[in-house]
Amino acid sequence: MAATMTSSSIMGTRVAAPQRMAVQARATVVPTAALRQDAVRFAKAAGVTAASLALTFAANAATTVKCGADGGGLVFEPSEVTIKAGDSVTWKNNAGFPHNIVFDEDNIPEGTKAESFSHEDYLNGPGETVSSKFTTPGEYSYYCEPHQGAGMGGKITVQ
Ligand SMILES: [Cu+2]
Repeated sequence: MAATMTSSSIMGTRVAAPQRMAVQARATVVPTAALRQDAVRFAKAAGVTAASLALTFAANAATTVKCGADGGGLVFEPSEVTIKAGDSVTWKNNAGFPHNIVFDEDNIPEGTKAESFSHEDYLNGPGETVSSKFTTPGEYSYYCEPHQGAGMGGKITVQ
């Protein structure tokens, strides 16, 4: 604002051409510097957002388990995942369904309840997802009931 006013008042006094050019140049520099400050501020804000987005994606990628391998194999993929207490695991129906997710009291930390993690209803639709949240550290083993005989099981380590 100040720069524009100074520039106009000097222009109004009919300054020589070289001086006018100098004024114009200065007037250009001032907003540019201001813009650069804005850009830095914006980049900082954007940087934070991008970083948290990246974290979110990484967390999601690490805790999504496919039910059935891409090639049709009767497995959870990955069959073992490690998460932090308070994180969730999402199972995504992928191939060879129906599948389900069954935890047994014997294979989860003491004091936790198998039914709060299990999803016994069969996943029949492609891409169908179910999620469970784990707040107690320890090891949790689970299996798929229809394919238990084929060894379709998985393990979650909660840190
Ligand atoms: Cu299965």
